[in-house]
Amino acid sequence: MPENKLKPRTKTKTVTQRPPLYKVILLNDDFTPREFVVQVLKAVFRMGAEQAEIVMLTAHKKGACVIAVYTRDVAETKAKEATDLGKENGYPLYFTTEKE
Ligand code: TYC
Repeated sequence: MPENKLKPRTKTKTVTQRPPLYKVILLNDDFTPREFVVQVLKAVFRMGAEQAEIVMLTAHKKGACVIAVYTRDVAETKAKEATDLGKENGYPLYFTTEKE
Protein backbone atom coordinates (compact mmCIF):
# COMPACT_ATOMS: atom_id res chain seq x y z
CA MET A 1 0.00 0.00 0.00
CA PRO A 2 1.49 3.41 -0.93
CA GLU A 3 1.71 5.61 2.11
CA ASN A 4 2.15 8.89 0.27
CA LYS A 5 -1.51 9.56 -0.46
CA LEU A 6 -2.39 13.24 -0.42
CA LYS A 7 -4.86 14.25 2.23
CA PRO A 8 -7.18 17.18 1.47
CA ARG A 9 -6.65 19.98 3.94
CA THR A 10 -8.56 23.11 4.76
CA LYS A 11 -6.46 26.18 5.18
CA THR A 12 -7.69 29.24 7.01
CA LYS A 13 -6.31 32.48 5.70
CA THR A 14 -6.78 35.55 7.86
CA VAL A 15 -7.07 38.80 5.93
CA THR A 16 -6.86 41.98 7.95
CA GLN A 17 -9.02 44.68 6.39
CA ARG A 18 -8.07 48.28 6.99
CA PRO A 19 -10.98 50.62 7.66
CA PRO A 20 -11.70 53.00 4.76
CA LEU A 21 -10.24 56.47 5.26
CA TYR A 22 -11.96 59.82 4.88
CA LYS A 23 -10.47 63.19 3.97
CA VAL A 24 -11.47 66.31 5.87
CA ILE A 25 -11.68 69.23 3.46
CA LEU A 26 -11.67 72.91 4.34
CA LEU A 27 -13.72 75.13 2.02
CA ASN A 28 -13.03 78.80 1.40
CA ASP A 29 -15.60 81.53 2.00
CA ASP A 30 -15.51 85.31 1.79
CA PHE A 31 -16.40 86.13 5.39
CA THR A 32 -14.48 84.07 7.96
CA PRO A 33 -11.39 85.97 9.15
CA ARG A 34 -8.10 84.28 8.25
CA GLU A 35 -6.94 84.34 11.87
CA PHE A 36 -10.11 82.53 12.99
CA VAL A 37 -9.55 79.75 10.42
CA VAL A 38 -5.99 79.34 11.71
CA GLN A 39 -7.24 79.13 15.33
CA VAL A 40 -9.75 76.41 14.43
CA LEU A 41 -7.14 74.39 12.53
CA LYS A 42 -4.83 74.55 15.54
CA ALA A 43 -7.53 73.68 18.08
CA VAL A 44 -9.41 70.90 16.27
CA PHE A 45 -6.75 69.40 14.02
CA ARG A 46 -3.77 69.92 16.34
CA MET A 47 -1.80 71.79 13.69
CA GLY A 48 1.16 74.01 14.43
CA ALA A 49 0.93 77.72 13.58
CA GLU A 50 2.94 77.39 10.39
CA GLN A 51 1.04 74.39 9.03
CA ALA A 52 -2.32 76.01 9.88
CA GLU A 53 -1.31 79.18 8.01
CA ILE A 54 -0.29 77.17 4.91
CA VAL A 55 -3.55 75.18 4.92
CA MET A 56 -5.68 78.31 5.41
CA LEU A 57 -3.88 80.12 2.56
CA THR A 58 -4.25 77.10 0.25
CA ALA A 59 -8.02 77.00 0.83
CA HIS A 60 -8.17 80.79 0.46
CA LYS A 61 -6.38 80.70 -2.93
CA LYS A 62 -7.64 77.43 -4.39
CA GLY A 63 -11.14 77.25 -2.89
CA ALA A 64 -10.52 74.11 -0.85
CA CYS A 65 -7.75 72.21 0.91
CA VAL A 66 -7.47 68.64 2.20
CA ILE A 67 -6.53 68.91 5.86
CA ALA A 68 -6.13 65.38 7.11
CA VAL A 69 -7.24 61.79 6.68
CA TYR A 70 -8.97 59.77 9.41
CA THR A 71 -11.36 56.88 9.86
CA ARG A 72 -14.95 57.87 9.07
CA ASP A 73 -16.07 58.55 12.65
CA VAL A 74 -13.10 60.73 13.51
CA ALA A 75 -13.27 62.63 10.19
CA GLU A 76 -16.98 63.38 10.57
CA THR A 77 -16.71 64.35 14.24
CA LYS A 78 -13.80 66.73 13.63
CA ALA A 79 -15.42 68.29 10.54
CA LYS A 80 -18.61 68.93 12.55
CA GLU A 81 -16.74 70.27 15.57
CA ALA A 82 -14.77 72.71 13.39
CA THR A 83 -17.83 73.81 11.38
CA ASP A 84 -19.78 74.32 14.63
CA LEU A 85 -17.01 76.56 16.02
CA GLY A 86 -17.48 78.81 12.99
CA LYS A 87 -21.26 78.78 13.39
CA GLU A 88 -21.06 79.65 17.10
CA ASN A 89 -19.02 82.70 16.14
CA GLY A 90 -21.32 83.73 13.29
CA TYR A 91 -19.05 82.57 10.45
CA PRO A 92 -19.95 80.36 7.46
CA LEU A 93 -16.70 78.37 7.85
CA TYR A 94 -17.27 74.88 6.44
CA PHE A 95 -15.46 71.56 6.70
CA THR A 96 -16.66 68.55 4.75
CA THR A 97 -15.57 64.90 4.45
CA GLU A 98 -15.01 62.66 1.46
CA LYS A 99 -14.07 58.99 1.14
CA GLU A 100 -10.49 58.54 -0.09
N1 TYC B 1 -11.28 83.93 2.43
C1 TYC B 1 -11.32 84.34 3.82
C2 TYC B 1 -10.98 85.83 3.89
O1 TYC B 1 -10.47 86.40 2.94
C3 TYC B 1 -10.34 83.56 4.69
C4 TYC B 1 -10.60 82.09 4.63
C5 TYC B 1 -9.58 81.23 4.28
C6 TYC B 1 -11.86 81.59 4.91
C7 TYC B 1 -9.80 79.85 4.20
C8 TYC B 1 -12.11 80.21 4.85
O2 TYC B 1 -11.28 78.03 4.41
C9 TYC B 1 -11.07 79.35 4.50
N2 TYC B 1 -11.25 86.45 5.03
